Amino acid sequence: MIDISTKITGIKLDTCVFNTAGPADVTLEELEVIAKSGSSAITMKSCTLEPRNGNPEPRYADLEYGSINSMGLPNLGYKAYIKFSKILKKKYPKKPIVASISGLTLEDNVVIFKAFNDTPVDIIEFNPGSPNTIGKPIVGYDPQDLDRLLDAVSKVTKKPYGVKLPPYFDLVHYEQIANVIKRYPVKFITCVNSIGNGLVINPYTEKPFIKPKGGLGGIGGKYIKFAALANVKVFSDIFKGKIQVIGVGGIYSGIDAFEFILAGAFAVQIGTAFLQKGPGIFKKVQEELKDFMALKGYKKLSDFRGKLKTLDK
Ligand code: RRO
Repeated sequence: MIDISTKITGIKLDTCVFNTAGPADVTLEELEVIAKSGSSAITMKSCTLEPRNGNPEPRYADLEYGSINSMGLPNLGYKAYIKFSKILKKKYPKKPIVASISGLTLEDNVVIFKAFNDTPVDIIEFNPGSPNTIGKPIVGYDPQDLDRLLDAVSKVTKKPYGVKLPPYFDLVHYEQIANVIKRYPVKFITCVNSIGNGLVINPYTEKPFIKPKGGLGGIGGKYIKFAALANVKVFSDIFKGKIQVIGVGGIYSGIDAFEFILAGAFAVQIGTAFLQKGPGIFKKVQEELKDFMALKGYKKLSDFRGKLKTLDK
């Protein structure tokens, strides 16, 4: 038997593969699709204090190797997700629920974190800086801002929580962010959010693919896999398992998942591929991961997790 179960913040997941916050997880109907799928947890859309319609459409496009989005945090407001968590826990008691919090201000985040204390949500993923909230910076690129937010939410939360981070491209930035995160009881980080502010152009119409921000949006899917893998690897090396790393970015196959775990990930999330391939993607990735592990002679994730080899002799 090949075991691909894992634990995140001490909570058991039957497999290490589940959905990422964002795609197709806004409404209760969408969340029930995830609950009934092979996804090993139910991650809900990042929520704000008040409901939001999000940015003007078109705001998402499928691309040959991934996606671009500038959704602008459309969500039903945190109270709806508290209600949904209660319904989902009753109907699907075996599936851990992940709430994603993305308040627009420090005060909003404090209110939302407090409110989730008294809910059946198992894990909280703090998403402090979407790339697409017009007029707002990506918080993960500002260590001082991140520090301020983690300080505030750490004081009020009673749930185990982690932070979803944007991708970093310079080794100095990894150190700066890790030094902030280490100061707080952050149990995991999720690497990576979409690569912010990309531009996809249709050369025939001479227009961008999406409307908000003159066409700028977060890039996901296969385009970002190598950036995501690097982020998982570097942070895993820094945190050495004391803070777990969850990988996301361009996972379409079991071998993709295998690579993320080899780089150090304790679990992987699926975003763009879920939108493009539907809820069957979770079982497909899980089965392919097991097949590849069997081929390699691995029986459990810890047999190879974080054990990327070097080219040194
Ligand atoms: O809703 C969005 O536009 C969005 C969010 Br909150 C995020 O974290 N990442 C992303 O690519 N889009």
